[in-house]
Amino acid sequence: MNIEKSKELFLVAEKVIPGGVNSPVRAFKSVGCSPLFIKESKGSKIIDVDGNEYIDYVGSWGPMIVGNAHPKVQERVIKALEKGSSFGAPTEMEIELAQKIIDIVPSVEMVRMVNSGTEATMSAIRLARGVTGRDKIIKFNGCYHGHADYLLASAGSGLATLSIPGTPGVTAKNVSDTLIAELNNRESVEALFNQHGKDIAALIIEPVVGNAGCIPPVDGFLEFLREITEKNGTIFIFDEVMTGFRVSQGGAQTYYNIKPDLSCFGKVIGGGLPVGAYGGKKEIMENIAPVGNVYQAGTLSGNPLAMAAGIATLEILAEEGAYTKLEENSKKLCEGVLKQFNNAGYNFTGTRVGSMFSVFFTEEKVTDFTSALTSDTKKFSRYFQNMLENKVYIAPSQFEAGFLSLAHSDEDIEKTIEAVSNSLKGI
Ligand code: KE4
Repeated sequence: MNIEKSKELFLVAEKVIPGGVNSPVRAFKSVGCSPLFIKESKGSKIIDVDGNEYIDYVGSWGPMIVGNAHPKVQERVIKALEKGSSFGAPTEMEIELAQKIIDIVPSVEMVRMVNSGTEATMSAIRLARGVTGRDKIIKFNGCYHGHADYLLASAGSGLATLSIPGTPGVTAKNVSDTLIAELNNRESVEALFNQHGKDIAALIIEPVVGNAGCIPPVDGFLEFLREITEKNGTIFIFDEVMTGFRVSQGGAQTYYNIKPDLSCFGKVIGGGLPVGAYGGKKEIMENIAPVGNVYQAGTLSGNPLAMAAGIATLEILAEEGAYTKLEENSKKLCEGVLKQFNNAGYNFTGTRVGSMFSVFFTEEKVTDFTSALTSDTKKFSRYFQNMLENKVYIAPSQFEAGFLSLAHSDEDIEKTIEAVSNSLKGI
């Protein structure tokens, strides 16, 4: 396949942008090939600068759930743009999007817009610390909540451990209040509460992990977290930046019928424009400035173009049958794909919740980050490259999730299943 223009652009980009990309995973480093530069996208397709068209299962890492460049989203953004791109003042559309989120997500009584998932989780944790007066937080090994210093903590080994900085530039002090638990492992959470009890301000989790590959919660685990946080006066935060409006209309909290105290959103609610949000109980949210004294701010928060894209996206998702179609097509795709793996002699672990999914290149059951890490990433890289050759664009990492949109057709699904069969040959 000819990707010469992408290669040329990458060489130029590397001179002016660190690693040639504005977000590391886009560099295709972990799959050992030169990244594609994208010219345009439409519906279920994405087209690179060399004119190669692919069936797209990255969907900009989740936002494009209604399909790329959806005409209704485009139209709303263009109409908003005609009135100006930013005012730095309140607008009616911010009320409209906030109300939509409140109407759809049962636990959310009030919501604040920000500009990314990182800002959403960072703000929610600051709010939890401000409200409780406590310092420590619990996150889970393998979960990614954006790049706030104290969340870039990678676990040490073992069950409950004080974390070590996950990247240079994050000091031991930055992460000294970040405690690491293991996914789907009650003992690791109990050990932290036994050790740090009433000093834990918040516990944050991706209710369906998407950043270690797709790892669903085992039965009862989210209920267990709800109980233990309630008992200890710890704020329970669902990071639904990826799962929100994705795994069901009301997100993972509706799918699993759990009410967290705070929820973080992003991706889908921006419809491809920069939006994040955090929300929850009114009694907690009213501690945020200017009504409360926990400070958080943002020049472009609630930006009218981003609000327009988010409102249009949620309106399309609210149409009759949207989530039924996502569920049926995701089920058909994943069953068809796994069948190809089995036919090729690979008893790998396939996971799916709603329209987010993964195949782990391991025969171990994947329930946490440690088991996910048993995946054969070299085999995955060869598979990834073969899929590109077969014109299917999947996430360039074993430790990311795939996403299906309303725009994916039966033909796309059939072609993808065939591409998987071809791509497994000789890996
Ligand atoms: P952003 O700051 O990238 O908008 O959101 C951070 C974030 C927070 N929480 C969850 C559950 C997330 O998945 C993310 C961001 N997801 C990654 C994809 N794994 C974004 C892609 C990237 O980093 O380029």
